[in-house]
Amino acid sequence: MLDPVIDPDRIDHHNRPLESRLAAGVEHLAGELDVAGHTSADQVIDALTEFSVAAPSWAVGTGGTRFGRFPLGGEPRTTEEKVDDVAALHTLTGSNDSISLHVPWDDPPDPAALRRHAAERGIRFDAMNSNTFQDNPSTTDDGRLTYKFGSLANTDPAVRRVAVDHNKYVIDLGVALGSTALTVWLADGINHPGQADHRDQFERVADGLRQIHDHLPADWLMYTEHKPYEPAFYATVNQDWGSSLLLAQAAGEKASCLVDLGHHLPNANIEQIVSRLAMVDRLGGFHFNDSKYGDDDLTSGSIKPFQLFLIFGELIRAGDGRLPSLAYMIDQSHNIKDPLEDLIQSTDAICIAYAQALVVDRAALAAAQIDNDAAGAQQVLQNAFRTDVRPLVAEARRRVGAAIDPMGAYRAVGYRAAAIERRGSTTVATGL
Ligand SMILES: [Mn+2]
Repeated sequence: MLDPVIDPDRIDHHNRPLESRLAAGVEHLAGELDVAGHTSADQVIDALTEFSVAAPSWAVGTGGTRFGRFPLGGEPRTTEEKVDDVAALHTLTGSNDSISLHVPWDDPPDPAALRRHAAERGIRFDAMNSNTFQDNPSTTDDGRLTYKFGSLANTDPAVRRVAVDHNKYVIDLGVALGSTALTVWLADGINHPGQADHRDQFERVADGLRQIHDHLPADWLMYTEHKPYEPAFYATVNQDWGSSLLLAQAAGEKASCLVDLGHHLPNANIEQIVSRLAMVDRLGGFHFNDSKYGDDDLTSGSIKPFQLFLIFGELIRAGDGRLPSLAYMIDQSHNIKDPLEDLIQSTDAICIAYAQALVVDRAALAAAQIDNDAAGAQQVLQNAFRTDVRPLVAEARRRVGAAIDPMGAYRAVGYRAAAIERRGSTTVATGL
């Protein structure tokens, strides 16, 4: 066993009572779903065993707000230790086999060594994230360069150049790590009406994204990620899916849009946005989280599980019955929970929503839609949403050698206590 990764032999699939309860649950659902033309229990389990959602490197440390941060202890001190935590998570869930880095929060001095470290633990590198929303080594050369007034949208060509160069650097680092995608989220915007010209800002960002796009290797993809506000509180350049689509189209054919569930104004119909972007073949990826008010970064599925189910429904519609091969990642801030417990709960919620969407009787739904049978269509959706698919999700984990009950197993193996022992009880913040 590679310390400190969790030993699969120590987790719960040798727990006989848990195993027999699971077998009974799977058998019951297999009977329920044994309807001609309907997705079977085995098909759902197979789909789940193939599904993976990346964990971001910044989510394995305790998050915080501008009011403060309360470190949990045992948090990763290096990118290698972040990989170790994601490997532990994957051992328990069987559904998190990749990590997404954020540069320069992660800036490994020896990428080849980090790649080996991750490969030994069965972890791949998901999309790379470039950070031009705070001053960092890319801007501090002479003290004159700063992202205070934007990066790609900045009026100063020298600042725009370092922002483009930083993105190229992140792509090159990603190539060394075996990643194949770049996600660009920009803080660029306007805090005060009149401060900058909306159109000029947009055109400068489009030009910068084109230059970054031109640096992508042939097999790479690029994602533009929108967000309506924060840190710009009057206008953000890439503020909604329409702006994101225009920017992706301007950047080039390898660019598409990434939907972060928390990056919408309250009550936005995210499942409809998913449908629109998929329709024009510019849906690239997802950042899963949940929210009550804004970019709250709460546990996936904890506030609006029905919305998550409907989103998976649109994805399966877009993939003609299968989940399209997009970049799926959890993007959350774990302020008061143990980050690994929050990631376990999020992964579980995402898998449940996916399984519920798979058991929608799509033929019956299509027939109800053609007949304008609104009540019948709702019945079809609710039948799926109210199906307790948890045994199928647990069975998928069991079949890949992960835990039947990942949260129980995580607590039973004492991972956090061991991490505090190894790494110390206070650790640095995830960011710079
Ligand atoms: Mn995000």
